[in-house]
Amino acid sequence: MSPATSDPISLTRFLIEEKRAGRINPELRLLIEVVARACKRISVAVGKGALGGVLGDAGSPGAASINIQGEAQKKLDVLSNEILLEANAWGGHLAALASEEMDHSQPIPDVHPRGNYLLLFDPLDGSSNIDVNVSVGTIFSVLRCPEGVTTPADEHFLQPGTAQVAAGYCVYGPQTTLVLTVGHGTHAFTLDREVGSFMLTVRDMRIPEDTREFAVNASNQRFWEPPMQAYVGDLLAGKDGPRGKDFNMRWIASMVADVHRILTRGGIFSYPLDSKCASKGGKLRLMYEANPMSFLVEQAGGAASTGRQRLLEVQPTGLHQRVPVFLGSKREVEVAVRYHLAHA
Ligand code: AHM
Ligand code: MG
Repeated sequence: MSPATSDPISLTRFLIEEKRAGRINPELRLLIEVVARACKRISVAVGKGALGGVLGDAGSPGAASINIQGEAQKKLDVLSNEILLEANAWGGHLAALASEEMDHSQPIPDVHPRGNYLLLFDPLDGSSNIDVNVSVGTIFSVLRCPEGVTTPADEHFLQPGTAQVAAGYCVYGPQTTLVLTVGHGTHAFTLDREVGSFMLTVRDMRIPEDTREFAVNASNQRFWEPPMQAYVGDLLAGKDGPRGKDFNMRWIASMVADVHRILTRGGIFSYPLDSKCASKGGKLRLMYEANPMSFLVEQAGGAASTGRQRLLEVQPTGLHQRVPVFLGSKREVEVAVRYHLAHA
């Protein structure tokens, strides 16, 4: 991991240089700038908290607003979704967008020009953490609109993660940090709040291949499959067990914050299949949570799997499809996969 140079590089300059190097085109550059601008607005709203009247549930008392996932929406979920929709409607870079908070994808309205990209996002992931002032974040994934499709629908989004052309997240924590890949490494940009610009702070993040840290919601332990029980049992056995070393555990319950820690210092993040979520296929969403995070992690030298298959190769069947997730330090993900394949 190389720290930022003494010559400060803004996100705008970084993207211009990526364009000059032939790694992105002007349309994708604009798309990323627009998403970053929306993230700045979300960061302001998150930062105001109670002062901005944005905490708590959306809807009216006794009639909470429920999204397609059957989850109660927070006011900030709804606001963040609106900010991303509004920012991306008119730039001419998108053909359609899809969100965790919307039942179906939306083509760009006819009054605006349509571009060649599809954008998926989770506007505010980890929103159960908002009211308690713990980090939350926006996750996004960019796909190409298939050739010849003039009015994209949900089915046109159903491309495997390997087809992503860009992905990223913005974590709203003590610092607001945008982490981005366009398929040539994973880079972090910290928001300079006084200047209002994202500045490159880590070029080419690298995840250590080995780790002594794992992240899982251990309260689900009794619902896990046998291979997951065996894997975590051996982690907890520490240096006297088969792994021969002690492991530490961290769980923020905010995927963006957990993945940011892993990109910064290594570790394995898992949300496995369990008997509570088995009928749905898992807890986390493939298209706008697992795929973009897996792309970022692989580009930083890590690995991402369902436990049985490389995550980026899963063929999606639905916009809101769920999937088991293991991602982070390469050799540790390989160990977790070995336990699952041994029980296949
Ligand atoms: P959300 O999109 O509804 O916020 O759910 C996703 C979040 C992830 O950020 C986090 O890793 C996970 O759900 C936490 O789940 P749990 O509360 O079961 O620990
Ligand atoms: Mg989410």
